[in-house]
Amino acid sequence: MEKIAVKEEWRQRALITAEEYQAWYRRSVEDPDGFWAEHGKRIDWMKPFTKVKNTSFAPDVSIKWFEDGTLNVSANCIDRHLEERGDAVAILWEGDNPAESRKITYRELHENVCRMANVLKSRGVKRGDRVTIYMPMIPESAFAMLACARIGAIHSVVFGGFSPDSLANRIEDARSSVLITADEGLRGGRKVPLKKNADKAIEIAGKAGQKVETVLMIRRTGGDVGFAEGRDLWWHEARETVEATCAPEEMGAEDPLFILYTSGSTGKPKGVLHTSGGYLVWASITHHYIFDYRPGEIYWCAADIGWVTGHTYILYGPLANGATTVMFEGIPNYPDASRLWQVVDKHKVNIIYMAPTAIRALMGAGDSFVTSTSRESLRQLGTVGEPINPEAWLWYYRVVGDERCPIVDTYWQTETGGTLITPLPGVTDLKPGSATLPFFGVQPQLVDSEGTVLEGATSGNLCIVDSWPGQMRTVYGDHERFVQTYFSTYKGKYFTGDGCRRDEDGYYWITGRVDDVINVSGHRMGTAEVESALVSHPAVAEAAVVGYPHDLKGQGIYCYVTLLDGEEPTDELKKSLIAHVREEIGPIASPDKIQFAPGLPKTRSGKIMRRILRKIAEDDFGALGDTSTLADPTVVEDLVEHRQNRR
Ligand code: 6R9
Repeated sequence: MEKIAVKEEWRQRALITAEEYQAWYRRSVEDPDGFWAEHGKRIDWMKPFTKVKNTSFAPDVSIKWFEDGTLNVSANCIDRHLEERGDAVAILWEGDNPAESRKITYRELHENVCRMANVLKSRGVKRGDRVTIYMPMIPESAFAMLACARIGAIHSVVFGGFSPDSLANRIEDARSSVLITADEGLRGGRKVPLKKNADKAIEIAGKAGQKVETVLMIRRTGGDVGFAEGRDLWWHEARETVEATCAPEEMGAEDPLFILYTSGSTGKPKGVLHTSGGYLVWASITHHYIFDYRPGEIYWCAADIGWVTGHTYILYGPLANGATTVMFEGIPNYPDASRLWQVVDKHKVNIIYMAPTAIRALMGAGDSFVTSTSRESLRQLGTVGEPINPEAWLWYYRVVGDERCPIVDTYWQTETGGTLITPLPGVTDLKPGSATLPFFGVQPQLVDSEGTVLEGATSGNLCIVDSWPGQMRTVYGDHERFVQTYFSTYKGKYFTGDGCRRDEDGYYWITGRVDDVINVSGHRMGTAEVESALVSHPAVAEAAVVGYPHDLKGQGIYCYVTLLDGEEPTDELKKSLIAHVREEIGPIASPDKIQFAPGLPKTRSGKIMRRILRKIAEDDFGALGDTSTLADPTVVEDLVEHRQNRR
């Protein structure tokens, strides 16, 4: 694979040299206390920390950073910039409709966040309370998150594409009695019925014993939505009834900042818990060095605020660094496939950060949508969310970036808070498809399935051997699940769930999940979640779900479904199953393929052998491996035959 060496122009503007990267990295792992004592000071502390790292991965799992320091995250993202940059734009909002945009300065952000904090307080919200946020991509989402941070409440943002059931589950799990939402969202010219979904979710949660007492509603479309007297209130009315300032609450470094639910290989989504001090240091330092952000630049992370990428790299990292962060309500192909590049030209965007799935889709639409725009303001490109195939990488580099802009392929997870493995612009030579080298303080290790450490150029399961400040602290309400999920497969190590190759230059190439998580367009789905949605359909006896390679989405959702006796395997039923899964989880979980299967391959102990199902879904019939341990090996022949006949 070709290597793209650092260009002289990139090197000249880089924040550090390649030698400094090596030296800093070495110090960060040999003397983490010294390294992070220094870099921990990049954020403002109310009371400075005296302790730096206090972490253990075994026998007990306990992670604390800067534990005796106090701070307020919203003050770091807003107040500390007011004097120097009060009139600079903090949030540059671009609407779904190209005619709509808004600019919110740091001073305006301050007032809005204070007012929203005061509205929450007036409803009795206090430190430690969980506030659920179910919002479209509008600046008020940022106000809501920062308002929680200001008063020490813990936000739990639920992606606006999730169904009422999924929202209800998250409200219940977080025991949240406050919800912030909007009347409707707007995406690609279509309305998303947020308040209607929220009303349904509140009803479901209520039946399960979790009462929602306050719903703060933002008016986005002006659509006609229900209003529950005593429970609901409109933001545009409530904001006029409260003070325009609100003193930031003094929080401990280890006080929770937010919960974000993410899919795992088993059971219901987990509430990943991040705390205040270490998370903010990590968000800020990674944003600074990875995007080489300089004051005055326009930075755009085209993710949704409902995912961790939106939390860390639309909101907390950039705002902690005093950046201008673009927030985009729309989608890449509306009104047409030129939209992103038109927005780049309109706002003179310098840095863009997006998902490989969008890059592949735009590549498929043809170069003219790109080349019809100037993009001369761009100087840096980034990707995140899934492995990027070299072809898409090169297209992004050549066609979008005109070979002028380095690409940072940033590998990380909801659990890691921010990027772990990434090139640094002007520092790291690039290889299309590789996330390259670890960020400061990150110690990757590859192990085989027995846990034996693999050295040199090799492939294995990716673990991280020691803590970094942005690491999640626990699963909300279930520390044992945290320990089991991440630290029990390989004792004493954090296991990412990803497979990875390391080449002769020590570069890391993430190959994708090795557990039962599917990465669909950069969104994580647990196979177990889709299976449980399928079996809740009245015609289904059993279901097994696997990922398979999909040209645009990276991975698609492939479902093997066994029907109850007497049910007919028709196309109508397939449609009904797809609709059912969308209803249960949300459109992002839409099955791509359904194969009716008379039986599923199981071991004698009854375990479904997904390895085999994966191979069949991939059309890789020659590599089915050993099927002798199956209870009924003929099941496999049948599945292969059905697959080949494409029935
Ligand atoms: C930030 C985010 C995490 C999973 C992760 C991995 C995949 C993310 C990647 C990547 C290859 C990259 N992933 N970035 N794979 N190269 N640059 O996406 O968090 O939604 O929790 O997903 O995404 O498989 O384990 P999350």
